[in-house]
Amino acid sequence: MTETAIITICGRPNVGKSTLTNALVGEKITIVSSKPQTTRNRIMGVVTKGETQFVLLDTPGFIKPRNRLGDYMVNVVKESVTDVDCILFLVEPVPEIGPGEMSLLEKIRESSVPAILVINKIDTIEKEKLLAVIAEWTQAFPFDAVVPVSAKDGDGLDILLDEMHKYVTEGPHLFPEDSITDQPERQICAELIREKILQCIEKEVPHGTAVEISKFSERENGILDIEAIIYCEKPSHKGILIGKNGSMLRQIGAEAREEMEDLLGAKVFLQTWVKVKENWRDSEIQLRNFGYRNE
Ligand SMILES: Nc1nc2c(ncn2[C@@H]2O[C@H](COP(=O)(O)OP(=O)(O)O)[C@@H](O)[C@H]2O)c(=O)[nH]1
Ligand SMILES: [Mg+2]
Repeated sequence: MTETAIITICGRPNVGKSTLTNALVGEKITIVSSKPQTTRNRIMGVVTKGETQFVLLDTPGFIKPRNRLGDYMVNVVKESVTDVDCILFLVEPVPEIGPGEMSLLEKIRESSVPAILVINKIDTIEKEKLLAVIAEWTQAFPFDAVVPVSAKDGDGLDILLDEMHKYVTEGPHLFPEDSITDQPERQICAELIREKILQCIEKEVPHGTAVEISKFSERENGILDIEAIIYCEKPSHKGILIGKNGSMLRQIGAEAREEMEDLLGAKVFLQTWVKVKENWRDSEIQLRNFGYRNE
């Protein structure tokens, strides 16, 4: 008999939700950066081990929205903590609970979904410090289990999978055995470009960019032609994205192309353009256009 669990991974920005999702799936399906608000959508990761299938929901960090894109992201989180079998509540390995985390825990309390406290980044602290972290969090909320991990090093993931297994229910798998995500390939390609922008460019520019794949086609010899348009909010941002003599855009393109080739197992010919679309983060129409819509 097959069994399935749908599990939300939530927590404040930058705690490593996407890194953990990728580590559990075993492939890079969701982008990672050291900047907050990297993940904008709910992204499904699928882990199938024999009869058991876990469907993981990687979510945006819980934030105070400053524009309609932010409203959308907060909504994604709210919707993802109800109607699931279990929640992984990811935290930094420090004994401090922020206001965003408090209100997210309140939401979880209301939904009465079981929650596992996952203390990530244990590679960055001494073991003795862990007890204080556990004490602080378990006082604040009745977690069903506590699992310290390092998503980066893969530490503790087997224990985490064992804990997650307690929440499976009998029933058909939601995805075929060999699926790893609900994201179409061209969507992951757009996200990879956004990831490189987040990694290459400082400050505000990356948060105001959106990427659209305008062409995705295969030649007879197997080479993939991919064209992407990078939208940004100001002409000055366009200049930064393109860089001196196009050097920044070339670097972003080269790094993204390399990862696309890994992902797709084919040679990729990538062309990129930069366009300005002012205030798209506050335009309902533009948000829908870029796929940030509530179902
Ligand atoms: N040292 C360390 N860094 C980590 C770990 N997990 C994630 N990170 C880093 O934390 C930053 C944010 O990761 P990301 O997965 O994008 O966080 P998210 O915003 O919660 O999805 C990135 O720079 C990651 O490389 C970990 O276990 N140990
Ligand atoms: Mg993320």
